[in-house]
Amino acid sequence: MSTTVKKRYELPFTGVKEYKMFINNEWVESVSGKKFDSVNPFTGEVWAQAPMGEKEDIDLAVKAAKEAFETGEWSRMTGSQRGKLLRKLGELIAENTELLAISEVVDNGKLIREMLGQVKSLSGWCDYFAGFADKIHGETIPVEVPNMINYTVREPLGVVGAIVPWNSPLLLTMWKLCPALAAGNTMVIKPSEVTPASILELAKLIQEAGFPPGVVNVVTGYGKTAGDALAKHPDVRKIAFTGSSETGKLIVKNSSEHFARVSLELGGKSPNIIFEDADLPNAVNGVLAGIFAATGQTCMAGSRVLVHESIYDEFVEQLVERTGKIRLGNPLDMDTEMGTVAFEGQHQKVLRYIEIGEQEGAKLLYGGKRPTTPELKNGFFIEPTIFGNVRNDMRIAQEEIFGPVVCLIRFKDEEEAIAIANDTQFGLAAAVWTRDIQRAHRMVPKIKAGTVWINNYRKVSYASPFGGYKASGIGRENGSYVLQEYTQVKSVWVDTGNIIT
Ligand code: TXE
Repeated sequence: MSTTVKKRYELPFTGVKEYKMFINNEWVESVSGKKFDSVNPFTGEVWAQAPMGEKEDIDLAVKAAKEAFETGEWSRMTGSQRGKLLRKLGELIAENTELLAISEVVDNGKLIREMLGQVKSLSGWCDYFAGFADKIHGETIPVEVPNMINYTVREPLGVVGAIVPWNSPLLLTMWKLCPALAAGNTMVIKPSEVTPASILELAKLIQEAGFPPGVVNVVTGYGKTAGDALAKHPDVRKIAFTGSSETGKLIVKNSSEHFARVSLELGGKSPNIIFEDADLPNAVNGVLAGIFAATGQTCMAGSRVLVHESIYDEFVEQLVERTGKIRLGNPLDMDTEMGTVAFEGQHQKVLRYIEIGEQEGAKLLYGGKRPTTPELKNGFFIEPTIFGNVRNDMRIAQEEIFGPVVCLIRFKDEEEAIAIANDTQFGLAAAVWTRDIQRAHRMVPKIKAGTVWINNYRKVSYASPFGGYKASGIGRENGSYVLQEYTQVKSVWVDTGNIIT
């Protein structure tokens, strides 16, 4: 695979690609034989088909994962052997960066230039969690009970179900797969019906890396059938979910029937707070990256920008000027700066919210339309959109739009900034832009969010925990902390016999 940077990337084939899904290390059709289409959001055309997995297919995948966990080769592997396999997977991902990135771009319209970097970073997740695979251990506890030793061991949970969305399928799968496998679990992954391809490409590398049969299974299909069956399956011991808050609630309800653990990474309405002493050009960069990256379709999008009233006009001027320069185009071109939204339903949803914003009396300062130029008219594009004079009680400030739409809200002091920032059902992330280090650290404990960035936005790492407060989720991904989410603790009591006097 070439490593030279091209101007435009292309799929390495023509026509509609027929994918199979991956169960017990075999490539299979669905039991029903049905398939569904994946549409390229830039062309509006079908580019791939994947099997329509349903309950029967989930049953087969869970059975394979359970056997691998309980009796298969995986159940006898040591931590360091598991670590080796994860490192090998990381190497294969690095070697196949281009194909993985392109598959995701044609599935969801993200930018190739973002995806090449994102896919390259995934090996870091493999290496980081490979390092933990042989270091997951318990402790000896001084129980102060005569003649007793007490110690703990940390054991894997069993079969983990991963239900993944369409906005960053590969990244969000790896956030689950690496810690789950490092800890010794097996997996059934259910990609979004909008974006089945890149995870199936990843499954080819999982097979090539040499993971034994049943350790990782991928069942493609719809949420209401395949996803529902996975969450309800009695042999699944944990569901790791990223997606909407509504589906998250259903997953909690369904998995509670068999007391499976759940971690949920849900939506956000994250505040990006700009004080009067901020480095303004830097803050404008952070706002642009926070809301327009991935066309606003990130859970951590900085969709509410709180601006101190004394710099509001100057900030608006700079933001509008910079937004006007964003180049929309083919997501496979390296010089495109904003791609499409991922699919037609999401396109309609975002346009509907733009209408709602205008009806609510927010001031449309930039964008708001579907572009009509010949190159863009077939794609699910939306101009980068800025609303000024937004009140925090408007629907566009309270509901997750998940598109390139930013709401600008004025504030007068720290107290008001905190009140507005926290006046939301969500609590995923926030940023504070100020040169005053004392103020920045005064703000941090008052913001109810799982991540706070100071003078930057959207930074994540395999080493740092990520997750939400309030309706943004339960549990954390990444960092050493996440291993607790994929293990359970066993307490062992040893009678040392009577002490001889
Ligand atoms: O999400 P769903 P959708 C938000 C964003 C977006 C909205 C709707 O606001 O506009 O959600 O997107 C599977 N049982 N986010 O409808 O339904 C589904 O097949 C089990 C934010 O695509 O939550 C997919 O694999 N699974 C978010 C996954 O859930 C079910 C990312 C996510 O889809 C299911 C995505 C069911 N009953 C959307 N129904 C983020 N936090 O980044 C669906 N699924």
